Amino acid sequence: MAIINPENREAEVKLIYYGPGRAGKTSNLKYIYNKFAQRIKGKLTSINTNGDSALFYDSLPLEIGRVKGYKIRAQLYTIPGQVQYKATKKLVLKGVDGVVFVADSMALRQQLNIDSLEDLKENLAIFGKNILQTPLVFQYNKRDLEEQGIPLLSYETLEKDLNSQLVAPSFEASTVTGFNVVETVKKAISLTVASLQDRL
Ligand SMILES: Nc1nc2c(ncn2[C@@H]2O[C@H](COP(=O)(O)OP(=O)(O)O)[C@@H](O)[C@H]2O)c(=O)[nH]1
Ligand SMILES: [Mg+2]
Repeated sequence: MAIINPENREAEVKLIYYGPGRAGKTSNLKYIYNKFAQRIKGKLTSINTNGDSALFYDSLPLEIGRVKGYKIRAQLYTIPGQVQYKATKKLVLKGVDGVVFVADSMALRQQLNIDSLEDLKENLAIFGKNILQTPLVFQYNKRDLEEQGIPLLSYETLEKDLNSQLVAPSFEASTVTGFNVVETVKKAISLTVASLQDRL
């Protein structure tokens, strides 16, 4: 749930980068961190959930600007991909205002993307949220691998697998080249802030 403070005229929204492990969630945050250093009033923080470096989740605070006189800040989080870290996922998902679903474009990861989206739906339901009512953007990451001849899922296949019913905005992207990384977060923020507007 967004934190709204009418006295200071400040609001904070919580955005989560969800998706299978290794899809590129942390890489998105790192790219944004480097690109928007001047707008970031904190650090890219990695929380180690299990003493194992593969199990970090990360958070990044981002100043967005003003909406209806309110200073808006977005807190970006990633979620650990490994299914066994359910408790961490739930902790991070609590109070979520918007989601970026990062899918891995590699053909080998097709089923993992589908499973992770199901997992997202189930975890949102735990907090009484319906994915259809949650601001959501899809990112089909790692498009740069095409050049190396690595088999990728086509945009159409990814849309059919993940987005045929949700019909959310979607971006092909690469955190290596930066293609559509900023566009993804901007879209997610604008959808999330729009859903918050009535409450300001
Ligand atoms: N080629 C390529 N590799 C990527 C891209 N995004 C992430 N990776 C790599 O994929 C691996 C997992 O990325 P990471 O951001 O840690 O994934 P996370 O588990 O979703 O947080 C790392 O080796 C990244 O360098 C991308 O757009 N293209
Ligand atoms: Mg990560």
